[in-house]
Amino acid sequence: MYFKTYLIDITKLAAKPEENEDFDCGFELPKLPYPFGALEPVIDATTMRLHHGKHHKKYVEKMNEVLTENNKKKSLIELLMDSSSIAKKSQEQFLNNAGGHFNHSYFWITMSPEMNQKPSGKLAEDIDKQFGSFDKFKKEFIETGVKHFGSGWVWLCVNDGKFKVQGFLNQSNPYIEKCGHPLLGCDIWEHAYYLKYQNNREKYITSWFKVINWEFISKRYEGLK
Ligand code: MN3
Repeated sequence: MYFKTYLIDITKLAAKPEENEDFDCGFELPKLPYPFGALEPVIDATTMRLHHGKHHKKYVEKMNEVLTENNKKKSLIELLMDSSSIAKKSQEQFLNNAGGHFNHSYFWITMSPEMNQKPSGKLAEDIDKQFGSFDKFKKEFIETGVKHFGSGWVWLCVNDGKFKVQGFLNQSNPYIEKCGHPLLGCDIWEHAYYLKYQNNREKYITSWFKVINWEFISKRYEGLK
């Protein structure tokens, strides 16, 4: 229901993942799929407002600074996986900022004001199979985030039916590193949590589990099969 205000059509997400068309968030700042305060008390409205309106906006601006109209004939994901069509001197700026744009676009849509969701269907079954239980997966995800040194993201990705939980530096992600399809990513830059959780990253990630949009991720996972 919240997806409908978002520029991405959820029904298209699973279209052709092998052609990298599964999550094309384009080259513009997307609207948040809910109001700034909708994830309170887990994420405060001020953090959401700054995070979306300042940080994410800046990534979009810096990404577009180095993209030509010709570059934009490819999808964002194609460019993340192969940036060789972009001027060499601009590739680092592109990857840092386009990574930021993808990661945040995906982050917004994988959170929901409908709290305390759990994975369902095939995703729930496969998490149980591969991690032992949802709680074991959650523990591994949180530990990976707590141990990660510096700014970055923790991602759950899937590659050939195998899950992997991994920390990524700065704005890198599973497309840039070519390690599978992203399913769930948690922003562990301090700007994502410092106002409310200060230095307590563990408390932030643990609370953040309450707002994960498992309905969306479970549907996306089914579509990737
Ligand atoms: Mn961020």
